[in-house]
Amino acid sequence: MVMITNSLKIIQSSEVGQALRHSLPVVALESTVITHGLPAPQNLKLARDMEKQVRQHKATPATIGLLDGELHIGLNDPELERLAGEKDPLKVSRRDFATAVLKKACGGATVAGSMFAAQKAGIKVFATGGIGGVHKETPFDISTDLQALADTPMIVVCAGAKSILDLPATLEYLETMAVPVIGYKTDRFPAFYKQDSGLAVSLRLESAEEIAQLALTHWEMGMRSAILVAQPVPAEDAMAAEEIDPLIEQASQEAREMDIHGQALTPFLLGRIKDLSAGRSLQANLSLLLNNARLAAQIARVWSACRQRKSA
Ligand code: PSU
Ligand code: MN
Repeated sequence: MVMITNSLKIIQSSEVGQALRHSLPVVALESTVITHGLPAPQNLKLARDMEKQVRQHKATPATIGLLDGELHIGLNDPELERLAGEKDPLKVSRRDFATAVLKKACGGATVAGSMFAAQKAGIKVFATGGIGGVHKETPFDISTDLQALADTPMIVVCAGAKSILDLPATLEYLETMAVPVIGYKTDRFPAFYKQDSGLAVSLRLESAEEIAQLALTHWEMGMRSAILVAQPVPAEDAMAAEEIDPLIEQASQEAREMDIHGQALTPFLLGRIKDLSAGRSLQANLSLLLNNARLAAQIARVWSACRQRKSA
């Protein structure tokens, strides 16, 4: 008989544990952006800066990642540094947790992986850069992020989805899966580097209060899907369609020629677009990540105030 002894070990930082016990605001942060999304040394700096943004807006950051096959909810600074410097980290989405346990691997948690962990910890607000989605011309490359949004009751703050993806198909999928797509102060779904994809969101809201209220209403009636909040990259760092679209096209063409697919595709495209844009896309990427951390902290504060009122 085979004994199963390798269950997933979850290590919650004492800071995050304490905040959750007291229903204080907590924002979950992903770490694939650190391990696969950004080059060094910007990756570690960004990880620290996102945590700083969350703290400045009076919430506790919980960066989620894997070290030696253990799931950390809230990485401390030496742990962040270690993850950012890992030579060959895993990209951990839902299917990869057992692999990480078995291999005692270090890895960055994707949006889907981080939502899985945050849900286990009871964290309701999560910030990322851009969600994964349906890839262009490869109809079966659909990010697990979309499935996670379909079945995880959580508020997810993003800058839309990267225009490396098939955005109309991505929005159709979210509609099918009952995920409200909220434009924060906008009617249009943003496209990561660009402020506007040309596609409509399902609802425009103007404040963190309205967003928390909508989430509460959605979940109180028994819905289990996420609330996707999309806010555009700040205007000063946004890229114009004429600037970014040809680079996306070129990077996608190269990926096809080099037969890059599966988990490697998104990191390849992001890296190529950074090089082709001489770093302009990196600046947009960093800016939108910090902006999303800020909004998520504001929403987490409203959420925690609601929780405390409810239990009072
Ligand atoms: N946003 C970024 N950089 C990234 C990602 C998002 O600014 O690297 C990552 C997220 O972790 C997301 C993942 O979950 O890309 C999607 O990968 P895939 O398409 O293979 O599911
Ligand atoms: Mn994929």
